[in-house]
Amino acid sequence: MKRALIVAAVAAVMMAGPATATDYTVIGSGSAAYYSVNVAYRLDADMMPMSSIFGEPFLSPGVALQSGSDASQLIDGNRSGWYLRNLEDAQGSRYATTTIELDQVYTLNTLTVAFADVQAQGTMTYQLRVSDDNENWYTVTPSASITNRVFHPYSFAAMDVKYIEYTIYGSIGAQGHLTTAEISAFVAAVEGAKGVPQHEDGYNILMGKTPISSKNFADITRSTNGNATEYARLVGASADNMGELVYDIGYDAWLTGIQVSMWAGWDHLQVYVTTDDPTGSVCQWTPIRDATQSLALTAGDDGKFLFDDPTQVRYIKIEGYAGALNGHVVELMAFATIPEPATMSLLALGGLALLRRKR
Ligand SMILES: [Ca+2]
Ligand SMILES: [Ca+2]
Repeated sequence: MKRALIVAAVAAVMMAGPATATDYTVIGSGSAAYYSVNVAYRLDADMMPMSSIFGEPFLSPGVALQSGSDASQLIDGNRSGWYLRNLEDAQGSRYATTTIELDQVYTLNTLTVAFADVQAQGTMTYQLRVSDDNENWYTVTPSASITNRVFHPYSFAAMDVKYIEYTIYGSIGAQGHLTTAEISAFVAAVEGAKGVPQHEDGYNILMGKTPISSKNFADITRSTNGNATEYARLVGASADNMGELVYDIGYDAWLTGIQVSMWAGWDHLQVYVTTDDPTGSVCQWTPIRDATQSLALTAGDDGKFLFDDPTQVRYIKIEGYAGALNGHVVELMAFATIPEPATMSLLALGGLALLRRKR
């Protein structure tokens, strides 16, 4: 009887669990407020993206895709992106369009677009539309001018969205080319919103965090600002005097992995994690791979590092150096695990987190 009551109570807690409550920071206020989590870049337990490109992108005749580029790079958390050539012609008739399919319906009120490279003789513009069923569309922005390396945020009345259509136009020129680095989507902080992000749901939990300490780095807040074109810069670091950034997640999180989005190459880079207070007398940092191997990432590399098992982490440290003008951290991301349903119910009982180790 007592056992049945406990089971019922646990079930009730799970049923009534926080449908909309979340610890994520709210950005903005009123109807424009949103949670600081990019839900277009959500990773499963193998760190594979859960959103995808819906169907084949359309390129009008004359428009060319840069070798090695792909529309999926619009939603990979990385500075590299969808790189299109010859977007312009005298008639302004050329365009390219693609559609992102989110992993589920979310109540969104904000989209952001980051451009990595723009070269146009004429004018280039783009359009964003959203839909929850791929049939009825709402135009978020009908025609917005593009400037180089600019981050475009768009807010709109909160609505349910599963599809985001992105179209680029060019006019009057000869060889306009454009790289769209990343399109991000944010859930409205309003009552009853669908898909309100939770810490254990496979999202980047570092967005918006400022490093708690740094050495030989400039523009440190850009390393976790959610903008795939802005970066923290190494300044004056060397093999004997490495650059360092330390972040505090704010609680002990179970992570699937870490992604370091790069711009410009590194001679050496290592990432460490710990649950110990780094300001305390005893702090044991664990490298996320063999410490004798450096992470010699080059520009645009994903630098995705998957833990063998979900790992409890509170603090993350980047350490490294690079040649002149190199070694930029575009975005450091830490992805929480997505627990299996059976494990979730065990977690609800509390104190059984260790059972999350390899099944
Ligand atoms: Ca990208
Ligand atoms: Ca950034």
